[in-house]
Amino acid sequence: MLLMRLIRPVARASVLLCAFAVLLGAGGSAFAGLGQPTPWQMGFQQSAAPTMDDIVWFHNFVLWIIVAITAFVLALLVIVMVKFNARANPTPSRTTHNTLLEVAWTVIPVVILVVIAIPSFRILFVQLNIPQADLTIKATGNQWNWTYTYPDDKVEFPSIMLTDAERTKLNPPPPRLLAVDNPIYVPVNKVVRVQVIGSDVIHAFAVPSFGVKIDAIPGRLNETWFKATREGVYYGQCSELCGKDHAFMPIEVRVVSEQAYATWLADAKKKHSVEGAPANAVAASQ
Ligand SMILES: [Cu+2]
Repeated sequence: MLLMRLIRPVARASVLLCAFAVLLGAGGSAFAGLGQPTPWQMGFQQSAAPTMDDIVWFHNFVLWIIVAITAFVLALLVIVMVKFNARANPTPSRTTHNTLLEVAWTVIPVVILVVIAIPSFRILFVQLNIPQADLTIKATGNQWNWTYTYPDDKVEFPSIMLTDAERTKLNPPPPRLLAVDNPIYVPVNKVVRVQVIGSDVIHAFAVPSFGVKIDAIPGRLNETWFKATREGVYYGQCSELCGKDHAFMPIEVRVVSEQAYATWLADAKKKHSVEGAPANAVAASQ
């Protein structure tokens, strides 16, 4: 059986490559930091939200498929080069059609695509279908900082990156190019709806640990959501090239207990209160 003889080394190579991928994946997640990147990080930042758990799972799932396909194609190429070169195979076969093979190489890729599409669409739906929100935050991208509004609490404040001089005054110094003067605070295990808009050009609001990334477009209110399940400090960045200081408008989210959130909110209401409801605000209860 020529087919069986061809398939066996392919299967062996696939197993080896899969084992390599596992090592790579495991090493990557071991190095990944919570809420911020770490030196030599290979994989995603650690997940702190159910949506990101889904994304990490889907990424690993597709990685297996890619590794298997790549190993298979590589093995086929090597077999063809070794067994069927002009020296090894001076009188080539004149076969042009093999119905079984042709049906297989049409149907199998279709099946693989369907297997990828089903969980992919499910995750897309979870991301875009915003559940009943406990809290709404509006993030407005400006050149080059963010303005955050808590419409239900009539709180609004700008959030600007800390300079190196400002950072080094703090103990311990927060990460470079990520820490800001006024972070967003959210309570842990609550559904946070984020409304995102641009005030001048297109920006993008992205926090890797929450699996959130959505464009901030002038004149269009985009929405996304996250539910942070672990307390901590989470950093993100503007993820759309928006001008010369694109790299200097980070996002800092502090996930805290409900009491700590209430304390922060009371303080924020004193410092950053705005008269009346801010423009475009939509109450979380709606
Ligand atoms: Cu930007």
